[in-house]
Amino acid sequence: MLPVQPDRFLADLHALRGFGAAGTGKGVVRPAYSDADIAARKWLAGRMQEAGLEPRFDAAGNLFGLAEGRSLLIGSHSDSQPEGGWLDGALGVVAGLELARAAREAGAQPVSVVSFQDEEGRWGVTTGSAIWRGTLPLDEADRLTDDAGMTLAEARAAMADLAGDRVDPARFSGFVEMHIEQGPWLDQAGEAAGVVTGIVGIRDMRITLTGQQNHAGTTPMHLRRDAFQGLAAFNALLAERFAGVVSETTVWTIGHVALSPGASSIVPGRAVFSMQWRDGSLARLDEMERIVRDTAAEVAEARGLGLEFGPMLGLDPVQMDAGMQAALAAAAEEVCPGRWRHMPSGALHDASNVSHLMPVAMLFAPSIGGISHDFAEDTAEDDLATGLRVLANAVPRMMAQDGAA
Ligand code: HGY
Ligand code: MN
Ligand code: MN
Repeated sequence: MLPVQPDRFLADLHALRGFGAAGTGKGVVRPAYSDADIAARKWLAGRMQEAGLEPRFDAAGNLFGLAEGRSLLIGSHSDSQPEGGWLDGALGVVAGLELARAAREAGAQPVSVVSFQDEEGRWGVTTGSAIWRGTLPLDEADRLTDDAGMTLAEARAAMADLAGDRVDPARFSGFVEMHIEQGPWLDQAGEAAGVVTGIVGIRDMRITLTGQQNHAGTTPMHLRRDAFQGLAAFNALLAERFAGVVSETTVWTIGHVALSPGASSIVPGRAVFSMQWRDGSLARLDEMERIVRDTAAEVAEARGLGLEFGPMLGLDPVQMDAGMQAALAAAAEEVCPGRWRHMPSGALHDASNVSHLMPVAMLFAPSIGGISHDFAEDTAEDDLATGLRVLANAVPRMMAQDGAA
């Protein structure tokens, strides 16, 4: 077991929370490339240097803390949702930092650290790790816009002076991401750890319905081409069409809507909205895409609305590496016997992308009340420390697997 120091780890987690602290509970506002995100990344780079690692930013804004030679990579992301919790992503990055320090202090095989950029998808879906993986070319990513219309290229300019070369994935033996569960199961069962078996797939696109902007007092209902009414009809019809196709674990969300021009006395001329769906089956994700496109086309046609689909973003479902899962399971059984489980992840993680570059595993800590993507997100500090100890126990097992491979 690597000699981790839970106090040092918790102190760093709280220090990271200071960047973008929301003033409401422990929440943070640290979206990718905001001033708070950039300041947090520079602070993390300093902590990496103090830990004997070489900090390196790539062009996407991913921050690596590199150990010399072949190493195990541990990390997650340090950007947040527009209203985020203090642990989503930050936990895995700071756990990586503590493991790297402990490995160095113990003279064990080295650990490198990463904080991926824009995991929360201000511009895409796990943007930074998708660029690192190679499936999202940087020039294509640069043209993506956030909900306010800012391109990634414009945002990246703020860190252009720090951008270095791509880090070669071949230097890492594997990737481990510790994360909060963000769901209710561990907390409800009073368990301390989850060994992730796989991560669901996701599809995400922006849809635009265009009608006729007009006066809300003088335009008779039957003559309106109201973009919001089109969106409302689409949403209702979609639920009916999905009913025969989805499983109990399928989810879909319209999480962002922009009505134009957005005034109580104007019939909205345009509705731009996000349409996201997630499932563990690739075939079902594809079938849902067909239903989304057909339903939107049908509604647009019936109501005389224009229809545009944005780029289709997404990640396919992936499985975690069996050997690394076994190392985490053996460690959990030693550290918190009978208080852990195997479980799938319904949230997306950078580990999805990284699984195409090297073996990956994920460890979950419980989320109090199953709340996340909210300022109220939290985890008992005892549970955070237990998760850290599970990792400290598992990492030498993973290193031994690499040597044996
Ligand atoms: O949305 C997600 O699943 C992740 O938190 N980015
Ligand atoms: Mn996350
Ligand atoms: Mn998140």
